[in-house]
Amino acid sequence: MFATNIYIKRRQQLQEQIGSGILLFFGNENSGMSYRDNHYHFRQDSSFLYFFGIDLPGLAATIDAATGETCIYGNEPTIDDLVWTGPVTALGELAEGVGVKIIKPLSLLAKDLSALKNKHNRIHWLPPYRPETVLKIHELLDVETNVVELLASEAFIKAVVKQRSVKSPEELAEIEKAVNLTGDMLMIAMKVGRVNIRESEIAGAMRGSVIAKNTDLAFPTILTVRGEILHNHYSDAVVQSGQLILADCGAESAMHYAGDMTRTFPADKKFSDQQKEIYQIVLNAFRHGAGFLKPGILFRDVHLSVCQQLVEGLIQLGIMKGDSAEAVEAGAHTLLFPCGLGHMMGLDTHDMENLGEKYVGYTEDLIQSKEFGLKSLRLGRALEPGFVLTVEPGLYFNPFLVDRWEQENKNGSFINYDQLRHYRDFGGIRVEEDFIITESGADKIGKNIPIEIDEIENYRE
Ligand SMILES: [Mn+2]
Repeated sequence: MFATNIYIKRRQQLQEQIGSGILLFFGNENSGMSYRDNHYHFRQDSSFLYFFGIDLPGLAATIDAATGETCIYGNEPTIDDLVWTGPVTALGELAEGVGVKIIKPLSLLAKDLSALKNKHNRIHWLPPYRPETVLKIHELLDVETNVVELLASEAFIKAVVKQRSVKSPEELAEIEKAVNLTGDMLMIAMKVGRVNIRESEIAGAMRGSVIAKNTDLAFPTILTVRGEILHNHYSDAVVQSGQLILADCGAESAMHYAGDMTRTFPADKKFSDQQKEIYQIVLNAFRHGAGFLKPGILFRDVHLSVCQQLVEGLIQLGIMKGDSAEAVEAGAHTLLFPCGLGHMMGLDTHDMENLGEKYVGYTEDLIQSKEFGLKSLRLGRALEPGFVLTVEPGLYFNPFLVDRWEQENKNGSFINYDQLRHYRDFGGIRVEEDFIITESGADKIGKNIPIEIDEIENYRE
């Protein structure tokens, strides 16, 4: 946990932002995998971690936004529990560590909430993403399950997003740990990945390295020879000569901050000429985007500028044609880059995504587009110092999409389908790093790992 006063200050700031009503928080529960006691790896809710720091299941908390009175609800372990778990830190002691003096058994939450409601307090909650949290809100506050998400408090969401969007130095230190663990995973992928190995063996070695450091993945690893399929997870596929291996992975720090990085490298020791050409276009676009990052710039504009950079590279190869700005305006690039350039990152890999992209990545003046391509851009808004985000351009030759567009001659004035056919089964390439926005620009987070073509080839020798 961070120092006690950090949690106290975070809650004070939140209370001041909202000013009235009751802020209701739910931690996560253990979730049974095949029976109740055989549960999935426990992951605490990120907003609960941010404001209350306690990494245990079965907790709830309230803050009276008018008075600041704060209470954690949870049950101390019984002697029976301790038979199974051994000695554990008492909840009271953990609560003291985050500056909360009032601890009550969970059974009192319902009574306290109904008393607070009778005093005409507005009860604010965040949009839940787990069904058990929906049920709790339904039971405690008598809200129909189908409107629990709809009735989440916009004021609460906006206040939490405002605070969690700007990372403090101690948070950045945690993120840096996660990013360095993530870099290690990619170094392992680039060492282990070779012809005739199974995708699952590479992914297993990567995950093993994180588990050995007593932490785990921030999200399921994407390790695939079919990198053109955006979220293709590892499988039993055996890596073949001539293929590319795409590894997109993230480790969590011990305090649950995420890293998220991608490398793409050849199954063989060296890139083929064709692979080099495409890789260099993606890498140039990555450098172009990273160089653009600074406070005040719209990330949507960085995204569009990177799209134009990708198109210029593709024009040089004869895959695209015409004016690059017009091609991007027409959306012609979305055939090969159908997704967004990056997203916010923090306690969540897609930070605060459960609170709503329209609050995290956009503003009232900048609404998320519904067009193919831009609709997948999770972050569009102006950048501010302290924002942590990913930059992850790619080129994805998805045969299904290529064939569909070619049949329709879609964007035929910008796409040279005769030339594109030579790349139909090329696969996909993505390069991804994590950045923090500073007062004057941006810094890449974490140590350097091979990224240039020769660096990757030399490392794999
Ligand atoms: Mn990412």
